[in-house]
Amino acid sequence: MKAETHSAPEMSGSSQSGAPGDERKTSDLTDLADTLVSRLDELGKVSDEEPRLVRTFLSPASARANALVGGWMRGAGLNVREDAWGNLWGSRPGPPGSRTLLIGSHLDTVVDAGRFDGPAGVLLGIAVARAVAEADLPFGLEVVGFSDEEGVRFQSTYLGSRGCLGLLTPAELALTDDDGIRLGDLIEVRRRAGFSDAVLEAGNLLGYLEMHIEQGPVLEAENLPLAVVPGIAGQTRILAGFTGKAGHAGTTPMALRHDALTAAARMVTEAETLARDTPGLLATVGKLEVAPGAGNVIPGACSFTLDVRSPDNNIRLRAVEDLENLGSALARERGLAWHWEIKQSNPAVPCDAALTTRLAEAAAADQPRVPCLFSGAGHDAAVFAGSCPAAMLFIRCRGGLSHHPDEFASPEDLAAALRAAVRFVLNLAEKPL
Ligand code: HGY
Ligand code: MN
Ligand code: MN
Repeated sequence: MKAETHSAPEMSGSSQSGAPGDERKTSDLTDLADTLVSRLDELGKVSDEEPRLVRTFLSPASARANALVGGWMRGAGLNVREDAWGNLWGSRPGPPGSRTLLIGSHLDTVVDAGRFDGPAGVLLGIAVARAVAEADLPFGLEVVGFSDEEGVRFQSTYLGSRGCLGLLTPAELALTDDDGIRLGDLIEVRRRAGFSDAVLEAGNLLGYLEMHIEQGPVLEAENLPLAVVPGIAGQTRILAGFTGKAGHAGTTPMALRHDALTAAARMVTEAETLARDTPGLLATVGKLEVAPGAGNVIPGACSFTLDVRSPDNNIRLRAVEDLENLGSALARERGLAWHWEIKQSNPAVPCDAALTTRLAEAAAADQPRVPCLFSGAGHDAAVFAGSCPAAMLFIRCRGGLSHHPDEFASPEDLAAALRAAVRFVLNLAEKPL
């Protein structure tokens, strides 16, 4: 089942660039786009585990990435700060009493990541800020690089964007990483070091724009560079596992075993079958650990992650319930202990229709039509959609590949995104929502 996508009414190809001067601004963007591409290459080398790209929540490489990107924000005339959750902010204040338009994405990565997923949206935001530096804007502009959208360190996603909106729960703050370090303790250390934990006032936000590679095959198949996003799928992230009894592989009869791995293997294949058989449902086991991990020892313990997604919240929640019940049944049948922990559950969210229409109009100036693609991937926009108008611009990526080192968006498509975003900002300045 590939991610849910659908093309709602598409925007016609018409120039919406606003005043003639704005076209001059957009045509001067070539050098900014070239700089963007070289910066993505440079940032893509900032890793905790070279030569592969890994940057996780508050890791040393994430600190180096914030320092590098913060310098680029300053170069675009932005005031730079980091907050207690490790998010990086570049701000251009607006007129007194005005609201702020946020442009952002995340700077953390998955393991063995590509260099575009996340950073492309942050560096595009910096390029937009540079492009409109001389324009009079009736609102403030902030570029933000969130510290943890992927959720690799604590298996709980959106920690940066949820943190700055004051949405982290006590249960999330109590999460521990593989070294037993508590999320809440990490944030407290930063708070004491002087990083602000001031929560964003949603009422001060004009909107949130996230530009992101599509991470799917549709734009390439339609031979178009950009799309807008009507909504973002809901996702549930689970850590589950069985505990049985390790034993001798050569002397323990099959009927007397309490093998944790074979039960987990049933869960893995049943989750796949359920998702294949349920339209709109996606289920993935991305990580599985076996103990004690010797070839001639019956596995006594096996834990695994489960990532369940759907644009339809009822389908997702019913699948989560069915899989939990299956695990309990397998544990009873096989004399095992069963562990099921929901690390996080985020509902499917719509993006803001008015802001998305403006974004599509800005993109339509450069391409014959602008598809609407529902996002199967999660994004920080899913968090902000609950607090202010949120819109997303998808950028074509080669083969639809992402969460892989071969992830690639072309300089031409990145330049198209930059032109569209500059038009979008200038149009908002000229014709407020
Ligand atoms: O997993 C996701 O959907 C996103 O890339 N964090
Ligand atoms: Mn990702
Ligand atoms: Mn992403």
